[in-house]
Amino acid sequence: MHTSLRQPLAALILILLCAAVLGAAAPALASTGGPAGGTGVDPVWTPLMRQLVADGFDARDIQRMFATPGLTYGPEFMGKKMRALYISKYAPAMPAPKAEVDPRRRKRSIYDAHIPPERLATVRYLYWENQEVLHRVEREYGVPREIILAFMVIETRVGDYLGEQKAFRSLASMAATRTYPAVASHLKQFQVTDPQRQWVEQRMNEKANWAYTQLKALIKYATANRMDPVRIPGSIYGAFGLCQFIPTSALERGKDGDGDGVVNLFVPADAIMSIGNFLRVVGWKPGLSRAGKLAVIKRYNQDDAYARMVLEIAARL
Ligand SMILES: [Ca+2]
Repeated sequence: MHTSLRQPLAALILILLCAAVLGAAAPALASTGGPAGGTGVDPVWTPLMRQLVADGFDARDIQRMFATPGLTYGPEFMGKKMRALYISKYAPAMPAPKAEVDPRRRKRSIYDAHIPPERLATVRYLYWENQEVLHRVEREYGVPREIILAFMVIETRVGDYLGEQKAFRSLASMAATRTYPAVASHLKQFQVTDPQRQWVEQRMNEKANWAYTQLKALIKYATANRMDPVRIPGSIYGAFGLCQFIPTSALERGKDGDGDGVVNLFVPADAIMSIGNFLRVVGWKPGLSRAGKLAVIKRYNQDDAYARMVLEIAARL
């Protein structure tokens, strides 16, 4: 069981390193007609590519990224987001459950879902493998080791789950999806009125702008750390690494924990230092009350239950 963490991680790191080397070695595709003028790029990306080049990215780099095989446009990223937002705003609430679940059972089930015995063993292994950097985080940032490890348990089940998407593809797709027809199939079961449709398009533009900011940060992060941005695995909304940072957090808060000169959030030491740095920046300090700790953790994830779970798991490690 102990090796269940190391093997996928080692394989992933190897893949990323190979991808970074191949990406650096591949000649830039010749482009004579603007960023989308070469072959192998879906024209759906053209406006986004032009915007990236206008914002200062190298046209040949952008061309190469968007010509990556497998980088297909996916309107479902925005579609699923809009369906969730539409339902929470316009759909009637579900009927209340008939009986309240026994709180003791509920508590136990949350705990079991995140930390069965073999995962606890993996966390402890992670601790023994990284105790030097965990102690450094405590010393330099004042964040206890069990808090850092609790984040890694919750975010990726300590490396077992790193996201099934490619962060670049989901963010680029969201950034390129701004008009209602692209998401209409995700809302077809509702009677969407004209004002609601306008509201959806407004929210789409907000989310697309957010995704564009994240996409730019992802490219900068990957370039600065010698990775191929297109190949970084991530969540449906572009979070990646053992700490599941969104790209702006990776770029602004990422730290090199193992001293190899790059911030690779798939490497435990770097993820550990980066989580510690993030928490320090948003207000973690020694001696915080429980309420103070919860408030800081909610800067990482706004959900109350998430914040309580971090403290609960930290107390059990
Ligand atoms: Ca590093």
